[in-house]
This record gives sequence, structure tokens and C-alpha cells, in this order.
Amino acid sequence: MAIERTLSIIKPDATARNLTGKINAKFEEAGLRIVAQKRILLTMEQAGKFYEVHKERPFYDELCSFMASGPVVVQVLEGEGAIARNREVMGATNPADAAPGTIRAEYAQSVGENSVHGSDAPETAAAEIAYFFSGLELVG
Ligand code: FUP
Repeated sequence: MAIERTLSIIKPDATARNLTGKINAKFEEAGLRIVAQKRILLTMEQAGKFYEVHKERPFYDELCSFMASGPVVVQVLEGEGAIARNREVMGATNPADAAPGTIRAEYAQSVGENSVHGSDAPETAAAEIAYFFSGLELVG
């Protein structure tokens, strides 16, 4: 399995509850390295562009409002098969379905306020990393 990079976001419900360190520990325990990280406040427009793929979905407006409601921590995780590995560590979108020990099982509040985002494929990972980070910010 190749070394990959994936885009992770610690969402506003988690930053509000001071869970950044606990979530980062889950990544590191799973062998993922946090090779870039910053805490930012998204505008509605920036959140909307990030989630453009969901534009026609009924939850789109609520999702964008939530993502702009407080600080998020955007980060690049690196490791063997990092895209799939991160999604294992995150757990299912709905915390009710998330496996025990996953971030969403332990910390998510609902399907909307579910604490973390992770890229779902190599193409989306590359696009999402480039959305938030410049090459100069990725030192490995
Ligand atoms: P995931 O890849 O697990 O983050 O899930 P999706 O790409 O399917 O959904 C992206 C985000 O949309 C979720 F994190 C939360 C939100 N969402 C809802 O609010 N309601 C839904 O029914 C599905 C997703």
C-alpha cells in the first residue's frame, strides 16, 4: 500500500468541545501523521464551495451553516493508505452506525454534527488538500 495524503477537517462541534487533541491522538495512534494543520473560520461561501458536490441535497444549507458556525481545524494526514485508513478511524457518517472506538462513535453528536470530515478518494483528496493548503505549507 502506497503512502498517501488525505484532507481532514475537525468540525465546529468538536472544536467547541475542545476535542482537537483527543481527535489528533486517534489519528496518530492509527499511524497517520499530521503533516499540515491550521485552525480557521470558514465563510458560508467557502463552506459552500467545499461541499459543492452536495449542492442539490436537502441538508446542504444546514451543512454549510454548521461548517461556518465556528472554527474548524483543517489538516493533511499522511500514511500508508491514508485515505481509507482515515475513514476507518472516523467511522460511519451517522454516529449511530459508527463502529466502537471510532472518532464518530465516541464524539459525534448527530449525522450533521459528526466531528470530522475525511476525503473519500485520491482525486478528492488532492483537490481538497489544494483547496486549503499551498505547496509551501506541505513539508512532510
Ligand atoms: P462523509 O463522507 O462520511 O463525511 O459523508 P457524506 O460525504 O455522505 O456527507 C458529508 C456531510 O454531509 C456529512 F459529514 C454530514 C452531512 N450530512 C447530513 O447532514 N445529512 C445526511 O443525511 C448526510 C450527510
